[in-house]
Amino acid sequence: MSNPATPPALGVLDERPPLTFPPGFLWGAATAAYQIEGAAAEGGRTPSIWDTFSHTPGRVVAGHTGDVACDHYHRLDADIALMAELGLKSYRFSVSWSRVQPGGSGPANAEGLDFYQRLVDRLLAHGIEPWLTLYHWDLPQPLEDAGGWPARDTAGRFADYTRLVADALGDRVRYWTTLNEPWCSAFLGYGSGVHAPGRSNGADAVRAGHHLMLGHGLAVQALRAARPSAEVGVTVNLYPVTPASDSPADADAARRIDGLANRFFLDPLLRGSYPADLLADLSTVTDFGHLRDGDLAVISSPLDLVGVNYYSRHVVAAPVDGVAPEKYWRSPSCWPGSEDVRFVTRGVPVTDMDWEIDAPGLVETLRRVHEEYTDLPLYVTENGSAFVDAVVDGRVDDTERLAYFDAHLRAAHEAISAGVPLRGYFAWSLMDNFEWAWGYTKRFGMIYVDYDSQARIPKSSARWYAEVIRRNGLAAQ
Ligand code: IFM
Repeated sequence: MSNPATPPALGVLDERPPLTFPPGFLWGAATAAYQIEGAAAEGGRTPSIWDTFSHTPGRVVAGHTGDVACDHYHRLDADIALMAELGLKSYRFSVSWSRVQPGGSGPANAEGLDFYQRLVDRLLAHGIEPWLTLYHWDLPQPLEDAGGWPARDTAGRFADYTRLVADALGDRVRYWTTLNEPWCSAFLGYGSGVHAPGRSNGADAVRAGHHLMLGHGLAVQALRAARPSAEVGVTVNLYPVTPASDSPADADAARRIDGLANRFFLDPLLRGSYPADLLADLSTVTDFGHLRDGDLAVISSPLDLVGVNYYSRHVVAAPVDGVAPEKYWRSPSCWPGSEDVRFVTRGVPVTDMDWEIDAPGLVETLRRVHEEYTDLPLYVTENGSAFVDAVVDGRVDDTERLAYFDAHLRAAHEAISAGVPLRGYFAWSLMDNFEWAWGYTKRFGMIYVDYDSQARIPKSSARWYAEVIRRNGLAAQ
């Protein structure tokens, strides 16, 4: 790495014991197409909902867009060289649907596929396992114009697109995830509207969630048909939901939010049914007329793995005078039917996103998925934190991010000790990037990106993570 190889300042990490992870543990880092690629109008790519949304005044902080982002499209070789220097065992990226199938229908765009073929080939040449996510929020705009995810047809389109990608890359890519965080696509995109396409209608959000999962199931079937040896899964973003007190009213608030945040996806995907209490909660929002016979069997098509993205915990309380604080994705309208539940802040340390830091919540989350839902291998497909970074003498000493990773890796190890078949961990993110409605104002990367020059500076956390990977664990401090 280009940063001087002095050891990172460990501060709060003093006197922690060493921990070793199981042999073959898949150490990785993750990104997503719209957040890093740029080249928005090159190589035959057409607009996605995020191009439209970010170019709409008032939608993204400071009018930032992904037009250039980290210019990764043009800096592929240098970025992969940085991954190799980190010693990554795997790199999780997403494919831009409108780059490989402009407009979201019709034949593949050879130039778009070529970009991902080069990416995969170069990763493999460096001994880095490619981990491909098919959908990380960037629906081709024409499909949104035709109804978006609330329209059933979009699920079938997603399966068609999956076939194109599987045919082109299936011989070289072993790990596939269909969707990244369908909760965000459905409830931020169509519920609160703080994400693209920026619509705000509870019934549409619920329909979108269902059709995303239907698209997932159809994509799993398409992948199986095209590439029987592929390891296929889905990534969900999960939160422990804790009542603010032991009152029955707060417990009920927690049940409702857990239903919308977690069980809305976990139950159909892994049990083939919607939870009865969730259907009852949502009866004021939708009649579920979009749910057809056979859908749940498709949605629960057998998987090989489950990806869990973990960032924080929700602490909730029963309504008081119908007042709910407005906070980013906690905006009331992203909880259809439960808009009056209050999200409570506990006064514990937070990241620059104002998300409470709660490493034990990762243990709880992984144990819950394993103990209540599945024996499948689990992967933490994202975990990380935004903090304000400063470049001083050409270095970025991000001790808070480093401490966040350390605490969460210790939690991941605790989950393994408790019997969770956790097989890998992907830091979010490899590099600073376009943080959706926050534009470039929030930095999650282990590698600092100077957006004026596109220079990359590995932060202290990157050098520390490289050492974690080298040791397959955490050193004694
Ligand atoms: O940047 C996002 C990513 O695209 C999806 N998971 C959460 C990250 C941080 O907000």
